[in-house]
Amino acid sequence: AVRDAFLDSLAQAPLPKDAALPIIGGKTLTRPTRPVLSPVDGKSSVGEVGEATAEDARAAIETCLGAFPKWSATPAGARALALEKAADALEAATPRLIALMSAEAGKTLPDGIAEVREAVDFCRYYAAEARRLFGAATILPGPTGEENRLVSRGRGVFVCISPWNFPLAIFMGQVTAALASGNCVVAKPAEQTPLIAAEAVRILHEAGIAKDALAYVPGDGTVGAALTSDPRIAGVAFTGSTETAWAINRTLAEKRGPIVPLIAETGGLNAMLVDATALGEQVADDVVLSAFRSAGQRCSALRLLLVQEDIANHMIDLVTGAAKELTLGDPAHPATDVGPIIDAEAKQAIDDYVAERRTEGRVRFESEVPRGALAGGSFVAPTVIELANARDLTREVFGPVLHVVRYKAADLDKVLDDIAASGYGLTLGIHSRIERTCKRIVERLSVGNVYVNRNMIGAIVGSQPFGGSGLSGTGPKAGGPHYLPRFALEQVISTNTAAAGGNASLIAMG
Ligand code: UN1
Repeated sequence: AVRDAFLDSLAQAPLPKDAALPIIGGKTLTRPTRPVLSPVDGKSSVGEVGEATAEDARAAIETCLGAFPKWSATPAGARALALEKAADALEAATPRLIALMSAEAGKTLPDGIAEVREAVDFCRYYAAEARRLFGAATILPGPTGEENRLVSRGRGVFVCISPWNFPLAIFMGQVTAALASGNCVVAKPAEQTPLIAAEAVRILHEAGIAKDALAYVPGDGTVGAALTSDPRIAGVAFTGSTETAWAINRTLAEKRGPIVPLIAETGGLNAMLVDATALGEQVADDVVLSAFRSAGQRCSALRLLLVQEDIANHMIDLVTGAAKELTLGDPAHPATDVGPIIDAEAKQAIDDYVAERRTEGRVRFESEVPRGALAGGSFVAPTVIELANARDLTREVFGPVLHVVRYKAADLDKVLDDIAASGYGLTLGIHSRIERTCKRIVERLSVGNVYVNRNMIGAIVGSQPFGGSGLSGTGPKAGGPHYLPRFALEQVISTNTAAAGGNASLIAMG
């Protein structure tokens, strides 16, 4: 009964009536609008968006700069409280948010539920972190007669550029981290998912985030470039492709202005190693989930399965057997396991890639895409491709495409070298019951998140801080204890407290 009531509330949830328009200083601008088309059928409109101009982006920075002294002086506890209220509001709006993400981003119901949960977790976690880090100064040890205090506060105006694959959770995560640390924020959501981001901004403003401290500027790369090229910004939080992170780095450097942090979380060529001691059925479950859930549109997703050759045939059979059972289709339907790819262009790129591997005779398994009413949707069928060598996989294919490579136990070191050679370092899976094998693998690879004898997606805020190194990003890990400090300005105040000219003169000066 609870499940039916929940499904009813989803089915009845209204899509946004008002267009998502730029919001600067609490004022909504009027801009020409376009429909946001659903990836589910490629033609129905989810709502309207009116994109910001480059001029709007600069105006947003200007307004946020004006708001910064007041927002930065707001006690950390008050900022935290607003985030906690936003968490409650997100929870209360769960059915509406899930329905919107299912239409706008093609999210299945389990993914929609997990996404709202993660957004709520980010709000509460960063609220708690803000209280811990910004509540009071830290007294550092030092010689007698001197006091050393470490204080942290906002840096200024942070630019947050978020991806379409976690259009609520990562949008909220970046924005709340920056706000909690005392920064004002200009937020640019992904072009494909402006509507859910507009909901998030409305929730944050209503929860007590100062209207002029958070601006919303939907748009494409020109808006992003206007923001990152502005010499007045204090930092950038970005999640998306490695390519775009390079471009942002270049833009930040070319200004020859203040050197500001870029907190980037990018792609991965994530591997899972399975040795002959692994439990086959468990591996199959974890592989299918890690490679095909969310249609493989997670930076954490499994791309390259390395199986010890003695068990390879059996493992490939188990994995393809389980993949065959996945239901592709309308993400709003409760029985659907795999929804569409974000848009037709992304689908085409994956289809072209698979077509090339097909001509090479490497495709081992492909399931079917939906027909009928969903024939126009951007679906890609879960696919398994066998490669001779791990180095044959040279780029991230952001969809439900799994590569398998067989390896000999004696060649493990070479295989680890091959994985490291990709230059990415995000997630890694290991299925083995030999502890020293696990240790050897973990020590050899500089990946950010390692998952042993389990699936490798769905990092939990606070328990599994998430992020990588190398081509996968800068760190620090989102949802972890070192994240907020990167958004903050640290000051160390060293004061002479010895009798003469110490404390007394400070007090007299008020
Ligand atoms: C991303 O896909 O951009 O662990 C990162 C996970 C998610 C990945 C988010 N936190 O699956």
